[in-house]
Amino acid sequence: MKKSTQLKLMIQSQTTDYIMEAHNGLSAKIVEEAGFKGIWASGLSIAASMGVRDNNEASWTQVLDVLEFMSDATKIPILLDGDTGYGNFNNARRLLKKLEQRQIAGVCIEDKLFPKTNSFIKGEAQPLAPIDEFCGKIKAMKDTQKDQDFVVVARVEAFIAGHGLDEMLKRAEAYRQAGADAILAHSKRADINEIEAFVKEWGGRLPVIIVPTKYYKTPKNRFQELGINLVIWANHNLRASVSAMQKISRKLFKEESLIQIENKITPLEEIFRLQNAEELQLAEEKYFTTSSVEKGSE
Ligand code: SPV
Ligand code: MG
Repeated sequence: MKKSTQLKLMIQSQTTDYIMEAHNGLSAKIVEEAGFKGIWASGLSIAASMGVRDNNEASWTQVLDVLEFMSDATKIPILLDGDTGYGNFNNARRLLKKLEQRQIAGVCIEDKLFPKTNSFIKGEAQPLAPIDEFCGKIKAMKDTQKDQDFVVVARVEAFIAGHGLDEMLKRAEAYRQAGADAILAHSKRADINEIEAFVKEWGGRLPVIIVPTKYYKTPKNRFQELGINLVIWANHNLRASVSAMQKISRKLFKEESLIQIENKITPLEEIFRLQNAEELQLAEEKYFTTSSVEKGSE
């Protein structure tokens, strides 16, 4: 089944599904092997792994390059966190065209202004996009897609920017009418109350996606009870790897020896397995003839 179809079915199904953040080919593969049915290509995580801020400091084509590695390394669908679409409707529809060419399954765009800022940094100071402008962007993307199953998610930032339920519903409804396939309702509260209020009023007009980074204490059965279609674990591979790298770097700097290190980190063989090094060895046996080896060693 096409990756886009897999994502579309996952989002439309009544059960609550979960997807996990990845930010390069290796982490994408790790997410797939863990059993997840999809990958969140997080803007924050991709930017952070490049050593830059979540403010569109990395260009959209640099993000596209990362996505290509992620897509090549995996078979499960990738939903790109496409920020604001990197500009106006025209930039957004060109992004979509390039994503389809790389078998990316869907893109989520948020109703803020380019260049965006992460929702958890001074959210209330962030201006929202005019509703009609954002609707035009959604329409342009839906009109551009060649694969009818490619998913366009509209992310509503009204709660993040300090507005109430009315603004949230008004925006979500406008984006639904513009052709969005799902609504990502974002909240920075430490509880799920805002999201719960939204979901109850929304009444399942389109599938709902959430990112419970800040309301992480919510028990998982709440998501199902509320009829949430998709939950995104948005940055947890990045954060886990940062802790691990800080720990090992500090330890090695201090000890100047590998004796206490070697058995505590991933064996090299596991890295080779994740890279599928064995396939190349088999391919060499098949394609790299003895005479070419002899020539190469001369
Ligand atoms: C991301 O993962 O980059 C997101 C989610 O957009 S959040 O950081 O919660 O805004
Ligand atoms: Mg983001």
